[in-house]
Amino acid sequence: MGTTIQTLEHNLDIAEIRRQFPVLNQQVNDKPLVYLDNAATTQKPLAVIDALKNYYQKDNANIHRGIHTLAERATADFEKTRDAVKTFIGAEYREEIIFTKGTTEGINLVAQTWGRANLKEGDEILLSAMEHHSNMVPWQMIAHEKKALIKIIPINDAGELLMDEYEQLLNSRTKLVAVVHASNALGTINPIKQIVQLAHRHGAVVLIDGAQSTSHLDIAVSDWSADFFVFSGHKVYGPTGVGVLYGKRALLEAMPPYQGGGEMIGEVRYDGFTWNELPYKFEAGTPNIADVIALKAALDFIDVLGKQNIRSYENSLLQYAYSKLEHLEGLRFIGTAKEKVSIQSFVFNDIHHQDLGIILDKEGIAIRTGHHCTQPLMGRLAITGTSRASFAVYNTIEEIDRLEAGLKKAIKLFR
Ligand code: C6P
Repeated sequence: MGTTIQTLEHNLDIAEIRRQFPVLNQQVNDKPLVYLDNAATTQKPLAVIDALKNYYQKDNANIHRGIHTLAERATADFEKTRDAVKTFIGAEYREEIIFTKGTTEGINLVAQTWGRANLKEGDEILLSAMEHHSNMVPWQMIAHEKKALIKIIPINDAGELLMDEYEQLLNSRTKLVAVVHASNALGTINPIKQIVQLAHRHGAVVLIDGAQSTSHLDIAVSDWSADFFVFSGHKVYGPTGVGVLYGKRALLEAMPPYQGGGEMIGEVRYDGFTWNELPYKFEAGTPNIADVIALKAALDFIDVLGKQNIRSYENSLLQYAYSKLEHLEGLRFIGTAKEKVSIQSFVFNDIHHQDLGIILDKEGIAIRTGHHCTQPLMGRLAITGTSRASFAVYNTIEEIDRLEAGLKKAIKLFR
């Protein structure tokens, strides 16, 4: 394991990448900022900030309904992002890409449309023990309404899904399997292709929560045969307030609309309406035009660096973090799966994660502490929360050294 950035194996110019993120270049509490809260949201490169600025300075207009030049430019750029997303996640048709506010809205859309239309009393929904509240509560809501049953796919203590138990839970009553691709609290990467294959053998539909995987891993919805896939723009170096729902065309076509309003209609009469074709059927009202347009700049940023390069660099950061933190007395890693994205949670028996977060912030280091919107998972692991460091492509091993030093300082203070 190397001790300087040059000794890590990677093909990326990290100093040059960092220059694209002006926010990183600042002092927090009189220390250079170390931003290790990337699973909560990533920082934004200049290309994304410029795309937002450019839209509002030059192209601002409502889309799909104007015939003037600005409206046409804005519409063209908005629809270019749809094509970019289609390629980025390996979808077959652009009509399968629905713009949402984010992962949470995508899951609620599926629960309230597909779920309401397809679930009935006695049906079973399988969720994993590591789901984010966003992939749990919407299903609890619709299951309650429809008297459907939620069953939980268990995990081992390392935070890996127990695939044998998953297989045993599947049966003819299983209508839906909703599973996270990469866990936000543990970092675990779940075997999506296998999960989908097994579910399909029983005729169940599969929704994949890609909130934590899309910036790190190759996404191939069509190859996986995933039925639904969701992610958020703000976790892939893009803006907040924009996300994507992918759905297989046949499923989306059979689903009723989510919200009523402009854009989602074919024809409206005083006594009713018909709905628009895909994808507009699910995009009622004026969408988040600027952020959708800027999302393309974020996906381009990732494509230029290459997912493979990003993943391998982030993985070496994770390994380096292990090597530094494992020596700290009393530290216990939470989430030690074999396959992981660059997220590491840890706990100390005698130092509360909240206190740790405050001390690190004084050192200019941003991590996340708490239950990470995975309260049932925390219960399963018999903890109330963790401290979580999550790495992005602009992080460095020097920053991990700062984290180690900050943790040592906290340990001294508390013991
Ligand atoms: N996790 C974290 O710090 P939204 O808020 O809709 O963009 O994403 C929700 C969501 C859904 N699934 C997973 C796996 C997630 O990680 C998140 C967001 C953030 O871990 C905020 S709690």
